Amino acid sequence: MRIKRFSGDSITEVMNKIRRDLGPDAVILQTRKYKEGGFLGFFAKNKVEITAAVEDKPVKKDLEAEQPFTLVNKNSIKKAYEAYRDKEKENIDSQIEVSAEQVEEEKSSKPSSVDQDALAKTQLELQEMHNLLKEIKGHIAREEEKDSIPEPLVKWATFLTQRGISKDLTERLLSGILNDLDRELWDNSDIVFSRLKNEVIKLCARTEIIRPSRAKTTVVALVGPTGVGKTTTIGKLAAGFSIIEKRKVALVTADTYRVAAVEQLRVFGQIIGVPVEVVMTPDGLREALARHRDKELIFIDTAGRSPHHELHMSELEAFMEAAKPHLTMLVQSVTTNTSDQKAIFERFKNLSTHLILTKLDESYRLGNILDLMVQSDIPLAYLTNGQNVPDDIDAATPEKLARYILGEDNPYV
Ligand SMILES: Nc1nc2c(ncn2[C@@H]2O[C@H](COP(=O)(O)OP(=O)(O)OP(=O)(O)O)[C@@H](O)[C@H]2O)c(=O)[nH]1
Ligand SMILES: [Mg+2]
Repeated sequence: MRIKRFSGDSITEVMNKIRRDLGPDAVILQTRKYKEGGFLGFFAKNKVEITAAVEDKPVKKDLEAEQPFTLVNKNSIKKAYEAYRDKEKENIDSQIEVSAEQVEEEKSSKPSSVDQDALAKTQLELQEMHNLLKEIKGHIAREEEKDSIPEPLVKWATFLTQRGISKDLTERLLSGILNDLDRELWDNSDIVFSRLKNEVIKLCARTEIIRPSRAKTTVVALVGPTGVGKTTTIGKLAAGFSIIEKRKVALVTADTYRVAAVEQLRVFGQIIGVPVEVVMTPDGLREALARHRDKELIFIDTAGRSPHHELHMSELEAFMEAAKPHLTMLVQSVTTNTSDQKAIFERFKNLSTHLILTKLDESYRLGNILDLMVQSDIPLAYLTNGQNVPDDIDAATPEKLARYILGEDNPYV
């Protein structure tokens, strides 16, 4: 009996190899699935390994053998059982002393206990094999889907995932290349990179900064979870508009939960020379805004709010209801993971007209910006990239976002 191991990407492929090599009478002895290559569990290829056996001498062909190769060839399985049983028997005989009575018993027509055991074991193995095959077949659809990323694009899938872009968006970007770029250009990394960049730019198209009117007051509130950089960003914006653009600016803080928070804004105000109001209630906020009707821009700082704390969220909503800001900017940090960012966005989106992303300097994998841009239907206004007031802030543009998301340089030149 010849026993050989075959492996490949799918059951069909391996079966064809077995048929070519061992012929239609081959019997499957064992199957195994395993993964090869890939990155972080993505794009690893599912492989199938099958151990098959065939009789050395060609057996007389029966009807089944003439038919296309089938998993269950009864004749061959019977032979394999017999070979298997004989082997088992040999092993057992060499290990235990068999009494004369038992030998007699074996010779009788009644099936021996060794036969029974071997058969039971083989049946169990067959059952396991059957289960495994079912499982593998279940994976085939997904396997084929993965296989559909052609070889020249696999490295790009790895690159996009490494940048922190989710699997869904990675597939979306690559299917853009698959559909729009001629096959012979897939190996040209300049072209693929610039196509990816264009796709990312398109997905990040929604950007818009604050453009205050000269004629009337623009009220801008910053809201968001705790510690993301709301107060620091207000300092940067207030300094930019008052010192560089020479606009009349006032600051109002509704964050009276922490003494330090009020002090933080007061210090900013003193440094850049703009008035700072501290308000305790929604009415107080309304009055403060009225007092600064002469300003072109009023920034409202709010206390950081956990999206899961309903009472705090409704307090914030009461302040926003009183202020009716023209623009409400939801501040999110890129160091927050994608699923938390999504939950935060969902909770704050009814209040928000724009997004601000902070702490870009603290993350090396900025691909999650793309997920946020695709999820959000409001424009992104600013990006902040450091603690320095007023320097570390930048207006968001689709091109800048693409550079942050994909990196400055083509990784494959
Ligand atoms: N690295 C980095 N740190 C930043 C950035 N923006 C703010 N920070 C820092 O983040 C910390 C929190 O900033 P705050 O402005 O107090 O944040 P906040 O959202 O007002 O916080 P709460 O009012 O407590 O909700 C401070 O140490 C800031 O210096 C940024 O762009 N990059
Ligand atoms: Mg603050």
